[in-house]
Amino acid sequence: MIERFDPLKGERLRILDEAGEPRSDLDPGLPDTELRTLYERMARTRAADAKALKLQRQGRLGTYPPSRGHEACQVGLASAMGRDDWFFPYFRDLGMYITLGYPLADYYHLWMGNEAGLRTPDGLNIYPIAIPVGSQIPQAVGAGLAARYRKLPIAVVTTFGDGATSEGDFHEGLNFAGVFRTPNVFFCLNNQFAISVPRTRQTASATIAQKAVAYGFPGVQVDGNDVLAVFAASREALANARIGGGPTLIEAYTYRMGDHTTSDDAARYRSKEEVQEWERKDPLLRFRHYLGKKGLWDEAYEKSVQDEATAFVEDAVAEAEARPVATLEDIFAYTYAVTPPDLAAQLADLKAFAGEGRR
Ligand SMILES: Cc1ncc(C[n+]2csc(CCOP(=O)(O)OP(=O)(O)O)c2C)c(N)n1
Ligand SMILES: [Mg+2]
Repeated sequence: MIERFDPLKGERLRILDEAGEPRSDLDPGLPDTELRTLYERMARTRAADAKALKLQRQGRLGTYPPSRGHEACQVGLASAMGRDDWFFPYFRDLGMYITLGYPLADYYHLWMGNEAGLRTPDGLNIYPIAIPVGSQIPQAVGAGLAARYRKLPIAVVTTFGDGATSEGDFHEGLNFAGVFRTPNVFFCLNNQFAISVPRTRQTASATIAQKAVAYGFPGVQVDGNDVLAVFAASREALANARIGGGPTLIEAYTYRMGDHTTSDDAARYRSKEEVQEWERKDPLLRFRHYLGKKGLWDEAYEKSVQDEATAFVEDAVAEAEARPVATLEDIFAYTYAVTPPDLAAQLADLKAFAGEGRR
């Protein structure tokens, strides 16, 4: 299916239009229960994201990068992954974590400032979150190469934004992946902005997907607000990677509905009209229309989904807040076996500063 959409011709894979009407020749044919699961995962993600923003405003959680608008990308991709595949995340991936089964309490704990929340439980193949933009890409390629050497039939997924495609790590990673045909799926969430830098200032390429052509492997642009399109493209790219078919670049064309982080004010650099236009393309709304046409959605179902999502989120908040908060020592504890004198001095300064009640 991927090769039917040529990014150099401006073609974009879309299965559901904004009214939720499917293109029947491309519909991945998921059973009803799985369709509802996709919706429930997106609803959970939206509820968990909204809660994180409230917690931040109440001083109960630190700086947070909101995921609203990205639900179809995150849930569509993660739902197509297998238990043995690996995932190298970036910092705006809430729905990936929820879908892959990472405890939400851990995810909140991390953004509450305790790195213990970043310790992936046994059985989940998730690398720690990369905050330096693009640094996860060569790491994912390295893991892909290791899988090839070990003849493991797995795929290695990495996510990143449009901004990451200007980093050297992106070019080096994709070049290496093309040459060594590593089993990678490179998933770019093109949400039109890197903080305040618009996509048009990020690259002169007409699409991000077409960059794959230069590295010698397939690239496809998908409608990132269409969970079925994301799922179908991801499933195909993952299956291809697992059988030795090499890497794929997927560009999910979407929009960051919220601010870059809770420290940002996006109203400073984009218009209300633009945001409103994207509200109409809301990935949850579109999928709800689709489910409704299939007789899989009504008000009673919606209420049960929202109630379940609220309970899921509130349980996670209670669990995260019952855990110990990070100490000042924690900031220095995990890099060196023996703390060097300059860091010891910084810790002493910090303690004195905190002791003065000026935190
Ligand atoms: C190497 C590096 N440079 C700069 C930053 C500061 N920074 C954090 S997020 C960001 C923009 C990222 O934009 P994009 O890749 O499009 O992802 P998005 O935030 O839109 O999801 C920047 C410049 C950083 N974290 N790492
Ligand atoms: Mg971006």
